[in-house]
Amino acid sequence: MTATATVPVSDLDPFSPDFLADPWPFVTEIRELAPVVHLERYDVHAIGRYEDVHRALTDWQSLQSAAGVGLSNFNHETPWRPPSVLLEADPPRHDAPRHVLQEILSPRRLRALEERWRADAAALVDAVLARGDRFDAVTALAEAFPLRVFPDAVGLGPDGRENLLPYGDFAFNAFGPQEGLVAEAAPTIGPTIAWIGEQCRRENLAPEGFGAEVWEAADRGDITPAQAPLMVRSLLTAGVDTTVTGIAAVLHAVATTPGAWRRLRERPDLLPRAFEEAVRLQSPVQTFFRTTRVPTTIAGVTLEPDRKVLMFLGAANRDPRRWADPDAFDLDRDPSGHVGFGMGLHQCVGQHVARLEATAVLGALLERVEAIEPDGPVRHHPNNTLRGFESLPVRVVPA
Ligand code: HEM
Ligand code: OVM
Repeated sequence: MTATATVPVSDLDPFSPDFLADPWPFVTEIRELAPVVHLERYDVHAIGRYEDVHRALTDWQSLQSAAGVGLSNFNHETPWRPPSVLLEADPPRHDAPRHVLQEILSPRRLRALEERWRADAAALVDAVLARGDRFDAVTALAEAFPLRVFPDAVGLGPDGRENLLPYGDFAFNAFGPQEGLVAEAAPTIGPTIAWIGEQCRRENLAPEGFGAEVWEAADRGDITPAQAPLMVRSLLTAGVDTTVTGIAAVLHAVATTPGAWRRLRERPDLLPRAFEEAVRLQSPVQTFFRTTRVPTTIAGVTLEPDRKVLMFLGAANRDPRRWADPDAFDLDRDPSGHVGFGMGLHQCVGQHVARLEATAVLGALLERVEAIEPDGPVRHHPNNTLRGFESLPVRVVPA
């Protein structure tokens, strides 16, 4: 390595139980130590300042994704599954799958789902409130709503849907080290992986839905028939646990921030911003890696090719250099420009799906509930990449 600026070394392990239980003190420490910090445990370089993370996300020419966006370097190690044709691909191979999925998941095409999803959200919230004024917002809403609408939108059959959350949990763990959470799940995950693979086949998908539309793109020749099942797999990997985490994040924010719910009741037009601000604040996806393809200079530090760079999205989204009062959930700020959905070429292609789900379920709750407050301790779900929620007990006052 040719380090031109000083690179402090840290023994912090971003995938240790302590770190994952409460990442904020640790990511703050790394971000404030220096722009580039060497994490000796994994021999990778970490960045956490907004400017550097933003630049890394957009510099796909220097920082590749095709060597994997987790700790594992696909140039030297065999991936646990065939690489994603989106997430783990660089131009030009990334281009066609990206264009196809971007169109299928575009705001314009999603309008066809909006009315049904809002009705589903209303029915779900009515059913939850009928059971009482105290419930766990994670299981009752953050998990229940995406599971109610997303698998149908993809076109999955009715059986085996209980595999979706465990698969996503495993896939997001797999961006971290192979010991710990991955090793714990490895002995039992086989059938879940096999089930996901089966659902990606054309004959197992409904004739209408995101899955069928991916296959129709193969018919047109926009993607190859070999890419189609992998793109459906992308939807099933990235499309469920992420929105569960994002919806839990915004529910947590509105339940714990004094005055937030009242403000939203007065100004329901602020709902989309509330979700965006929660994604900034909590960063459901905390980290992704890149790999240097060429000598790459980050904040004056030149890294040689084939080096892993860990980007702390959560640290960048709370960088005081970029955000005033960064730890506050503030409905009066403009959270746009946050990197919670990434930035540049790989910026989340499912972000409009996530926004539609979140605003549907939150909007239904907003119409029916006068107040919402925490009703017990929050528990997080440990995952190497996701800032998951296990439990969020709340009490509500029906409107
Ligand atoms: C990419 C976060 C929901 C599908 C990404 C990236 C982030 C992210 C940070 C960038 C990866 C990179 O730069 O390497 C999130 C968050 C979500 C969410 C926070 C919810 C709150 C979804 C949903 C879907 C989805 C609902 C599918 C319907 C994807 C795919 C990619 C991606 C396929 C890869 C895009 C590419 O490489 O071009 N997501 N995501 N995501 N996301 Fe999401
Ligand atoms: C994919 C994918 C995309 C984004 C996140 C992700 C497991 C997977 O294309 O398979 O996390």
